[in-house]
Amino acid sequence: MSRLVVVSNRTADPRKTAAGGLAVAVRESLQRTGGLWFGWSGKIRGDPDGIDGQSGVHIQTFGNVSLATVDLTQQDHDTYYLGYANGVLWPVFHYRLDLADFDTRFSAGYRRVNQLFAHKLLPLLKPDDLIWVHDYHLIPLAAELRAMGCGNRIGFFLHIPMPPPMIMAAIPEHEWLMRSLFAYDLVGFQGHVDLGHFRHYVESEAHAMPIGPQRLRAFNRTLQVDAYPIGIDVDEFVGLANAKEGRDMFARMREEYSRRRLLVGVDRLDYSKGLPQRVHAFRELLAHYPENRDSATLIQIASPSRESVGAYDDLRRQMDSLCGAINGDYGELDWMPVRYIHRNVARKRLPGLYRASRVALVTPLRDGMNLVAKEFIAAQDPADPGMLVLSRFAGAAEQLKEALLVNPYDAQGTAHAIQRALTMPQEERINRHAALMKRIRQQDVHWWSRSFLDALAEAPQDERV
Ligand code: ADQ
Repeated sequence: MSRLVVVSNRTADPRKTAAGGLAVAVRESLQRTGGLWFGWSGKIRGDPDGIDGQSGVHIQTFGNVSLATVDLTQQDHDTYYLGYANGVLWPVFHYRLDLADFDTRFSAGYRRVNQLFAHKLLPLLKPDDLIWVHDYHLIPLAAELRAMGCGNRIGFFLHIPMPPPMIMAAIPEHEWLMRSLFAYDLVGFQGHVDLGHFRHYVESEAHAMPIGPQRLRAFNRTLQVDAYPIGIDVDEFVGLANAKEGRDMFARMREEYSRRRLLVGVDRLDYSKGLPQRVHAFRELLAHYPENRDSATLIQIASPSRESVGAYDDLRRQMDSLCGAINGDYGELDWMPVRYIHRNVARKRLPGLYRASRVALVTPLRDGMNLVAKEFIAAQDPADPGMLVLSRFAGAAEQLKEALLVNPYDAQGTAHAIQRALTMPQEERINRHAALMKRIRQQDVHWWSRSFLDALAEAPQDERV
């Protein structure tokens, strides 16, 4: 069995379930193969290390899993992480060209850090390691490793959306980025929409030839591509909902909001998540369906995120003002329509909150997948489940057809769907929830990592020179 090497911008202690996200997704495969997880330590160091050799690589061991991390200089952090990854790729891949800052220093820093990662990772590799690279921070990593002679199987998974070709083409280095993907053996996307955009890009910009349903030839290389929608650990989440803390939280919320209809939103404070549009839609609900006044309460948790990127600061101010206005305009002495919490909430408290809510609002303007949608479904009581109002622009909408799908830009349409969710008969809720639960169980996080890694292990490899 090949050892698994996971590479991502950040790593996490693979034993901790509290971390959620990628740690849960790759833990099992790392433990099964005695794997290695490589990434940035999260620390900034004063002096640059030499790019070659093992200086500056911190190795920690947790059972049979090793974590190897490197520090970044302030300049590398500002250009690679803040500048290119989060100031160019994140906005453009979420269709927000207006927020992108195409500064050439950023792309240079991005290349430099990908080269640094390749130089520091290469000496740690064994010949038959299976390498799995995650997300937009590290698109050119395989190309850098190949340039140094690495012949291992390398797969890449894009957690965020793939934009249509005309949007992608706005990035000055778009051709280099897309060519870099052809250094991998397998590239996975969240959904078929993303896969379609990638195919259109390489067909229109690089005259790619399809070779079979999942293989493309371009830039003199052959690449396997497919959609692998990421899931959650359903049993872990159901377990959290039934654990003491989950039950206590549920009981407290039910008591506190016994006379109210509770709605919930849980997100990172990010412009892709459609938070201002959600507050507008909720305002429309109060305006057009007055029976919700003095009753419907939206708890919106928006955890702080990337606060040193300018666009995030603007969003924070916008949310403060919109939530203040709706509470000022509609609030009563004993009822506030919106409880807006700009803080992290512990993962083990979320299931109880989800279960006590009649409706979840998961309404991003664009999202790779959105795991909150799946976590909300997993936390429900199957005999009396809450309803999910889901943006058609979340990757999860490709799978979760029994949710109420909305266009988050359409405040009135969204308000109408929220009203429908709040008033949906119990039998319809039960039927929809059962279908959704079946789907998230079939394609859970274990299915996701197994399918990707099986396909990577079997992907035909190009001859490497
Ligand atoms: P994110 O944009 O971070 O991830 P998402 O999938 O919604 O988005 O959340 C990831 C995890 O963070 C979930 O487990 C969720 O519970 C947790 N989380 C989010 N907000 C939280 C909050 N305020 N408090 C506590 N926990 C919170 C990126 C892509 C997504 C894709 C994932 C996984 O942007 O589209 O689904 O990667 O591939």
